Amino acid sequence: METIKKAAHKTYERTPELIQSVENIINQVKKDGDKAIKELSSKFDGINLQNIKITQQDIKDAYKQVSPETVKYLKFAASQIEFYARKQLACLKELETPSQIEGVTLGHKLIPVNACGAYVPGGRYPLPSTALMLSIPAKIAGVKRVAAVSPAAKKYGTIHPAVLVALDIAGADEIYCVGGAQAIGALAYGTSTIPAVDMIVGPGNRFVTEAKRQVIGKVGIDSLAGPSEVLIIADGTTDPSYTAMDILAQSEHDPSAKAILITTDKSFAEKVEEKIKLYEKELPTVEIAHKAWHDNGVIMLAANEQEMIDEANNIAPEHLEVHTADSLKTSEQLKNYGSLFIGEYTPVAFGDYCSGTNHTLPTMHTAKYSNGVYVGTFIKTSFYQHITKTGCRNLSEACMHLAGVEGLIAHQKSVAIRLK
Ligand code: HSO
Ligand code: ZN
Repeated sequence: METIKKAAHKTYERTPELIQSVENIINQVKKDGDKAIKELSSKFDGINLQNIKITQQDIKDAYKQVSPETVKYLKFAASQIEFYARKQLACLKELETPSQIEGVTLGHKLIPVNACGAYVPGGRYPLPSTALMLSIPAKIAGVKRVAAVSPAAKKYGTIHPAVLVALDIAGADEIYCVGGAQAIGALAYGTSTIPAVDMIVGPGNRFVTEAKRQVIGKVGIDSLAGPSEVLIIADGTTDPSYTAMDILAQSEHDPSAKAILITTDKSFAEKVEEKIKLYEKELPTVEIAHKAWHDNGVIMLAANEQEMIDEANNIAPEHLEVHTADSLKTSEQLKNYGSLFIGEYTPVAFGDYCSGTNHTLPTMHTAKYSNGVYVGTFIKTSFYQHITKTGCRNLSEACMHLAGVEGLIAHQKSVAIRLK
């Protein structure tokens, strides 16, 4: 396939320096707990943290600092996310069945994780939408303790008020003002203020992601997030200005954000490029958007629709937009994506905020084997069996033989002893 616009092709690097400094931070938190959190917040964020734990009063104050419209629309988004999460929950089913062997009952239970940490990034933009996307499915899943963490916003000296309001609306049980690798260390190992959790979800910068990687095993995680991505496949029958703006929407997230356009129509690609140049000038986020598109943006020319589809399946993007004459039909063949946006009136922004699907999604080709955060992320499918005396006799021969093959004689005898 011809590449009209090439990217610098930087990959998300995990350097030895990054690994080491995150290890140091986590060790410091393990050793000094809250004291380490305060020291690290002052060192990295220049924030003099008085209280790590957010109080009811802090939340009340936050409501006063956001507009009534913000509250209204956060509630709207929350209700959409909750609706989808409840429908998805209804698709998850417990199992109990007699087996093929008499006297043997098999099943699985759906058991929510007890305590979950939700990392809401601060950094470049406040992300109240991410606060909703992480906390709501966890609560709907039945997680008892949703402990949200988020770094202080410089301007407020604490978590951004819109994020606090969103966490309150989402039903987060505990909120802590801490970000970066130290937040992940605290959630994984616990401090006197922050009790340890069983699982940590949420996107973050390189430090956060590396910290999540280092605490795997002590806790579960959702995934290791890379820079956000969108792939748009277009056959030239849709409006190029929509495509251009969606590329800019993706690009404004981060200088390392990636947007890819694959089209069968060269003149469409040219129009999209023209529109990007035109629209980006009017964006307050132009600097980031321009850099991201310049450095990481790609345009490819496909010979036909099938080639677009095959390449999309190969790339397995986080977000996949389908801009073709029959986008529903095109979509039938798409297999690898974090979230699919079908048709030209379905921009990623809807999924980012308020249609109801989750925006915490697999990146960097991991959509080939994984999915985004959803209610099921927080629910374990735990197996069980009940075997009667008859069942025991019926399974004994096979079990004892196989145990013998493996030389695991106590296994064999644990059955034999029951046959006496
Ligand atoms: N597109 C981002 C999520 C987001 N967009 C939050 C706006 N706010 C990653 O899926
Ligand atoms: Zn977005």
